[in-house]
Amino acid sequence: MDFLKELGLEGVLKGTYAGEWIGGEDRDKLVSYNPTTGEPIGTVLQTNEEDYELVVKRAQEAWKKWRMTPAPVRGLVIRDLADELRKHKEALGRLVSLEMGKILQEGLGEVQEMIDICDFAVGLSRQLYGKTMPSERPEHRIMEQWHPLGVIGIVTAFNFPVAVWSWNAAIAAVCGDVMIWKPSSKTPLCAIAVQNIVNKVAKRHDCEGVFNLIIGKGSTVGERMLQDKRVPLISFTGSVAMGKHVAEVVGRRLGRTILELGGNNAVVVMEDADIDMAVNSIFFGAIGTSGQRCTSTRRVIVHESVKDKVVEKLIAKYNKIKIGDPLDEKTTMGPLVDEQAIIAYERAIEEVKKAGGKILYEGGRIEGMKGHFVKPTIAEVKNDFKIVQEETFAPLLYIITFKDFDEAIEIHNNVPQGLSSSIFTQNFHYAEKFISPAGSDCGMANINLGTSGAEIGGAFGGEKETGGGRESGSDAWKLYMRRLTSAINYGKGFILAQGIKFGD
Ligand code: UN1
Repeated sequence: MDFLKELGLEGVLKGTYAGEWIGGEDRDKLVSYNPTTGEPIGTVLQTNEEDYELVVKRAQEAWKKWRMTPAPVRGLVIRDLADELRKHKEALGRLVSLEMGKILQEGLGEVQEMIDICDFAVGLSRQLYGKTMPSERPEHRIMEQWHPLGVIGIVTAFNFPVAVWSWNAAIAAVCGDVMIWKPSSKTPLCAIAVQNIVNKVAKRHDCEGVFNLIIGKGSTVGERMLQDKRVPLISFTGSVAMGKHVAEVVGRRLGRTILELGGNNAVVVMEDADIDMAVNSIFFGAIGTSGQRCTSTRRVIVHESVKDKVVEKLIAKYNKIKIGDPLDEKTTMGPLVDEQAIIAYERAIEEVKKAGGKILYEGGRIEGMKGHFVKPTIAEVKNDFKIVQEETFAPLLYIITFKDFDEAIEIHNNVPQGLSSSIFTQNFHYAEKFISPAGSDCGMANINLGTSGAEIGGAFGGEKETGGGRESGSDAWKLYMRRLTSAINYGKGFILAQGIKFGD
């Protein structure tokens, strides 16, 4: 496979980057498996405690220079990174498909998302605006500056093995932070490939210590980083359960977190919706990345008068799904990431049945196929089933009916998670109400488009158990910086605020 060579993955056995690749053959090995065949693709080296110490020391060292590098100059590094990613888009997109299992179109889309956020960050590097405000005292002024935080930790999940790093890394880099990336141990090759790409760029700009990598299965080095006071910010993308742990451990030391956790995303289909448009969006939302996006459509909350039509059209689409090798351009749905994911999916289907759900499209494990393949499921359920309240990271789509708009909103918001949401309607009143304070309680609410496939320009994240963090565009950059407020006296007098008289 030529693309593995292009990405520097031949013979792999790398793992820890601390301004240079470190660690030897004596490190614990981690094998990466192809979810399509169950066969190994490569072996990487895990980071041990000593390696971790070196990574932090080197990162701290690099930060001394990086924090004083002008932000627009830092932006030039990210501009080069965008160019380098453009060159390797095809190869990296293929690797994402190979190691994670999403179809090639989505693998390429993920790399495009990296390029987009880099482009965004280049512009941002000249727009890290602070405010100035009038002082109540004569010949004084007040101003704010945004300064880098230091060495930050980026912990990413298997489902977006490269893009989520870039959301954090591109922004953090122009903000003047230095970073340590801990990718999912299910997708270490994607991380090494990205590190190889960013290394080329960093070398050209003499800033090799800015982007670092640690790899650890189980939690030793990851846990160490959470507890490490030298790491003021942890940006974590992953499950609610793990996110709660991250928040607790980092919170105990009053460190900062950006949490992007699970979703239970719903599409509301009103009686006046453009049904074909809604069905196309639901289809991509439910089947894309085999239902393993945090933005995947889990629930369809549909007006009772159009339910049959929506279900019928969805089933017609489900009947045409081509399940198979994600690298084959004809495939619409690749495998789940591993056996554990299939077990969780099967358990969820059982729970749905036990709770009295009605299976409308029968799915489950595909026997006799190598790899972790499943058929998708559609089930008619009640929103308050325990299983429906949970996020099942698989192509399991729930249909829930409602009678009026208020009931739809009530059902919509009645889950613990709050990431992404959408409504299909031609009615101005419904559309605006859905995105009003009395509408969707999520971090993202779309009108006439689906729950997944967000652009990088908006802030990405959600409320409630989704964790409250925001990554990517808009002003999410502020979370990667500290705000410094300065009052400046350019006069000759000693004047206190609030009119206080003190001394003689
Ligand atoms: C994720 O699943 O963690 O909006 C990220 C989307 C993608 C990002 C998903 N742009 O579906």
